[in-house]
Amino acid sequence: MYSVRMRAEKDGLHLSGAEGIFGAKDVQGAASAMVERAMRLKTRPGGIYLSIEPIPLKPKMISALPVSTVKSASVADARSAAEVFLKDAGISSRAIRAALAAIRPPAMRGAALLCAETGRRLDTSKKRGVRASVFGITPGAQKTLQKKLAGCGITHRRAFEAMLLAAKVASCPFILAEFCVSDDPEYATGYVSSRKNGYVRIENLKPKKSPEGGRAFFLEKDAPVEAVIDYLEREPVIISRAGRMRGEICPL
Ligand code: WAQ
Ligand code: MG
Repeated sequence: MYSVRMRAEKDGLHLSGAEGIFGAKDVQGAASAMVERAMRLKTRPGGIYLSIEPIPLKPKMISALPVSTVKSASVADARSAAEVFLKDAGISSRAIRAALAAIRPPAMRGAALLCAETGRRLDTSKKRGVRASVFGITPGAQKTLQKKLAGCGITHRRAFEAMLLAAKVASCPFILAEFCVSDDPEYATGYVSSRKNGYVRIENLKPKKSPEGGRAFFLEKDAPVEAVIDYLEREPVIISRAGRMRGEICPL
């Protein structure tokens, strides 16, 4: 098995990325699709960096999270909904405030690791943040998940890819929850995910056209920070089953 990753940039600014884990026979097709995707961006990339690395360990197999959507009409409602699900996953008000501060521009490339109790930033990679990486989905699970999502009207590739990342993050035993807002000014749907409540999409989580965005991973108290970072950045994880579709939910 190989981890195939692509990153496109222009003048040092990140434009787009993609990744997956593939068997030998699918590596070439996957790499070529990623390069094609980079070359089709609205902005012509300066550099496209492709890496193909063998995966040393037997990958861990996990399920995708169940998916639900909160159709909030305003940013204020969306933020309250996010708060409800974060609190339910054991995140303190202080830590929620710290996460909201972490999504202000300029966006980091990775996520802030925050203590779920105190809100203290636990990683020392200030500008970069911690990157969840080396994850993929089996062709069978991908087909099932995409079909189920399409049945709920969720067709954006962004949503599908975020679900894979969120599944890996939620599979880390010391992480209680994740909070995500896209840094794309055109994409205002974000999510709160946790083992407790699955992947909860929240519409209008930021104002239209806003450049803010980011991610926070909340760690339980006294979690082994270095081991968590190592798991997120390096441990191969493959999603081998789609999750349930729970449809629209209303938290308030
Ligand atoms: N690991 C950790 N953090 C990351 C990673 C990564 N691999 N990639 C991006 N981030 C952080 C970084 O701070 C970005 O600014 C922020 O997340 C947002 O990244 O179901 O597209 O790629 O419809 O803009 C949510 C989909 C889409 C909701 C999220 O994030 C839905 C998205 P983006
Ligand atoms: Mg982005």
